[in-house]
Amino acid sequence: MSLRLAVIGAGIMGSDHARIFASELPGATLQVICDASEQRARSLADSTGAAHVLTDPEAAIARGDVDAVVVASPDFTHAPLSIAGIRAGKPVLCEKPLSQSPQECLRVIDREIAAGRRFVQLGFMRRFDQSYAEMKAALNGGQLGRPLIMHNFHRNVETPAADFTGAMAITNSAPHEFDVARFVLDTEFVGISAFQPRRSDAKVAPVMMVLETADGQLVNIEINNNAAYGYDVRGELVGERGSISMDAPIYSRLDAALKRTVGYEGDWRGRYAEAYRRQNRAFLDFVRTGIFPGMAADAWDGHRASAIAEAGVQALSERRRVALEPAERPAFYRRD
Ligand code: ISE
Repeated sequence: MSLRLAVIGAGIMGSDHARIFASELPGATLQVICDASEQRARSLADSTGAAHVLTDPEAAIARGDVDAVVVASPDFTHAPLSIAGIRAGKPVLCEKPLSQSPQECLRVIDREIAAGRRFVQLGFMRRFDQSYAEMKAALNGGQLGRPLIMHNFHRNVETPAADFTGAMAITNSAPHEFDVARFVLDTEFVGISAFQPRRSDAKVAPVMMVLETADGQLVNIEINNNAAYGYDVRGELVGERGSISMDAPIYSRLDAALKRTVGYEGDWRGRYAEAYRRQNRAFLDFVRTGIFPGMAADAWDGHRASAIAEAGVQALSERRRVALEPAERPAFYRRD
């Protein structure tokens, strides 16, 4: 039977998820598109063949003809709507962040533990990207030796909003690296420092962070939301015996007029198209089987990303290293 989905939020990410479920993944039906703007919901429903249009997300979640929910509405709605999904007994694919408040993440966690099972799969899709999978495999396969440093560059063409700030680079963009570094290294962070260079213009300057892990490794992260040249995410994991670097897939090289050029994606949707497909396919399997996907991020991972981001904003504003409270994954969220 096809799984009937409600997609909440018809903006950039809601539209991309709706398109993926409607045209790229078998076994799912778009039952509802919900957005505060009925016109925007209708437009997405028409382009993806969704059955119904609503403007009330709680009503969408409660419908008897909805089996699972995709939350891609504004960030501040993610935790309350995830809780509504848990209350309704419906699995939720929640776009990152779960919440920018670690305390609000704990409220989602409390609800899941009270319900006795995980409902929330969090949209840290980098875990499903082939380059990080190969990085983790090289580490676990012993080719690198003991991991020492992970370098991360995360560059956008330009900031997504006019009021974007250095702090938002940490709370909006950097959580991808906070999560994927924890995933690859299988560790937690114990300290974070953050710095910014000075640009020649009024645009938001890059944020440079150095994080320390509980296992004595260093993770550096450059978030540059105004890189201008293209959407470019890179990484390198350096071990005592080897190193593995990742880069964007290059589909073609143009050799002409004494030049060789390759293209960049304009944003994350193209660069991580396959990772989103794999993540969303894993969600459908989760809905079908009730078995939480081993690679996916859960509400606890959402809490960690939020706590690290909060410490990073403090480190940037106070220009000092901020220690992170030790964090033990609760037994309820332990992976085998
Ligand atoms: C955006 O919100 C995302 O989640 C993208 O994956 C990330 O690359 C981008 O920097 C963020 O602004």
